[in-house]
Parts: sequence; C-alpha cells; structure tokens
Amino acid sequence: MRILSGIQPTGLPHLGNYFGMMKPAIELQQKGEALYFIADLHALTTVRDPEALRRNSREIAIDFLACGLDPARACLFRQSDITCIPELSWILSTVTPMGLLERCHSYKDKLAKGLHASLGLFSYPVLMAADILAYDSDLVPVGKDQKQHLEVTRDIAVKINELYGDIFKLPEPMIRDESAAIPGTDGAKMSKSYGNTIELFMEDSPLKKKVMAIQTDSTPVESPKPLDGSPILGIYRHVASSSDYTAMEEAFRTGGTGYGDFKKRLLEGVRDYFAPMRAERQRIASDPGEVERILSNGAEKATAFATPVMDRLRKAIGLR
Ligand code: AQP
Repeated sequence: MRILSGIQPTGLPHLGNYFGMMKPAIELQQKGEALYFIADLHALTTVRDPEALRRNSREIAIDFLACGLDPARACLFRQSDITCIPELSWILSTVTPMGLLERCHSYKDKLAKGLHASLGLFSYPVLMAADILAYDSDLVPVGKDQKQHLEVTRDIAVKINELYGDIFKLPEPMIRDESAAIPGTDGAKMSKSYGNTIELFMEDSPLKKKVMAIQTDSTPVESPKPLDGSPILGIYRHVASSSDYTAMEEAFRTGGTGYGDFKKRLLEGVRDYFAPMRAERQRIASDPGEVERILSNGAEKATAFATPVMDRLRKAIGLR
C-alpha cells in the first residue's frame, strides 16, 4: 500500500499539524510505502518571502525527523524536487472541466480570508491531483476540508483513464474525523493563517506567553467552567495522560480552579510531551548536511515511483 501526505511550508509546524497530520503519518510509515512531501509549490500561492519558504521547508523536515519520521521507511521530500509534477499538473489541467474547480469550496474560502485571487490558487486542486496521481498512491489521509479535492483528483483520473486507457490508480481518501481538529489559542481551528498557532518547538518564554494568552471567558474562579469549545481542554487532551486529562475535566466541572492554573498545567503538558523530541531535534538540526541528504534521497525515491507513471502517461497521450 502506498500512502501519500503533504504539509505546506507556509510557517513552522504547529500542534494542529502535528496531531492532525505528522503523528498519524509517522504511525502509518509502518503500514506501507509512505511518501511525505513538503508542499513548497503549493505554498508559493501565499508565501512571498523566498528565505522564509526555504527556512520553513527545512524546519518542517527537521521537525518531522525529530518527531519520529524514519527516512529508512518513509520518503520525505520537497515537492519542487520532483520535476515531473508541474508537467503532470499541466497535462491534468487540459482535461479538467472549469466547473469542477469552480465548485471547490476552498478557493472561495481562501478569497474570503483575503487571499489574492490567482490562477495558481484556483487550480490548486489540479496540482494536488498531480501530487497524488504521480506516485500511484493508494491511500491519502486528509481532513474533511480536503475531501472535495480528493474527489476532484478521482474525477480527473477517471477522465484520463476514459480517454487514454488505464493510466492512473484511483486513490482512496482516509478522512480524518474533524472533531479531532486542534483548536488554536482563540478557540478556532489552529491554523497558520489565523495567527492562533502554538509551534511544536517554541522556546520556553514565547511558549509560555502563547499558552497564558489563550482566550478564556470571564467565569469566576469558584464557578464551574464550560467544557465545550475550551481551547485549553482541546489541546490538553492530546498532550496529557488520560488520568491528567480526566482530572482537568473534573476540575472544570466542579469549579474552584482558575483558568491561570489550567494554563500552567497545559504549559507543563506541552513541554513534557515534546521534551524528548526537542532533544532529538537539537541533534538533527546540528547536521544540516544530513537533513539535505535525507531530502535528496527522498526525492530520488519519489522520482523512481513517478517515472513509470509518467512514462505510461506520456506514451498514451502522444508525447513520445
Ligand atoms: N488545527 C488542526 N487540527 C488538525 N489538523 C490540522 N492540520 C492543520 N491544522 C490542523 C493538518 O495538517 C496538515 C498539513 O496542513 P497544511 O499546512 O498543508 O495546511 P492547512 O491545513 O491549511 O494548515 P494551516 O495551518 O491551516 O495552514 P494555512 O494557514 O497556511 O492554510 C493537513 O493534513 C491539515 O489537515
């Protein structure tokens, strides 16, 4: 089974990226051939600072390795190192009906968030289809917001297969339960573009500042606190042991503890959870050449997966 997943270098990885994508991806590396890419071509639709794009891409690779990605099992690579991806994206775009892309919610959502309307942003699902179809991927773990893009990928693959024969494997989505979305410091979904993130390996002082600034209501210390939608509980449940989490829930219900105390427990929880990975991160970051080698090897392996697919396609459509 071939598993494909990606993360955009639009910022540094945050707790939402970790628990929503990186941790499950690391668990899945045992279950098949895993291909995990840093989606720098996608990030170009929003990141305009070249040094930030390069830095974020490198930092994501280091974070992923520190968290347990094993380069002997999984391919970790930069999207832009796979030179056939833009070519495949173009070929796919020639059979993609405009209406299919016009129906995609994420484009409209991004415009509503204030992003600049560009052809790249509009045709993003076609580039995503290329990312998936290039490697004969079987399984694509995604959040519910990406479900529609997976359907677009399948529609495009079916169209090519109808026109030219059996070229593409149809990938299966593995849809994540959206209740698992990690809340940000303001209670909305943690997201780089909402400015509500907690990054995985923040230094102690900024981490403390972020945690202590988590938005709360004005329930008095002695009163019970609402559990629903609490970002403190929403994050704590991922980093705490089940007994510590149950104890915090109980303290919310009974009252008598202030939000400041809960935030201190959360801060400890985040620190303790990532402490072993932080040490590993320092070791990995001290050898940038090794990180580059891992990314280059990953790109080589991914290219080897994509080559027979591209040969099949080019031949079938008349390019060779
Ligand atoms: N809050 C979250 N809870 C659970 N999963 C999350 N993911 C992101 N935020 C949460 C998952 O992380 C993977 C990589 O995400 P991405 O960087 O490619 O894009 P995204 O989902 O758009 O993440 P952001 O932080 O919201 O980025 P921006 O602001 O740049 O758009 C995905 O699998 C995602 O579901």
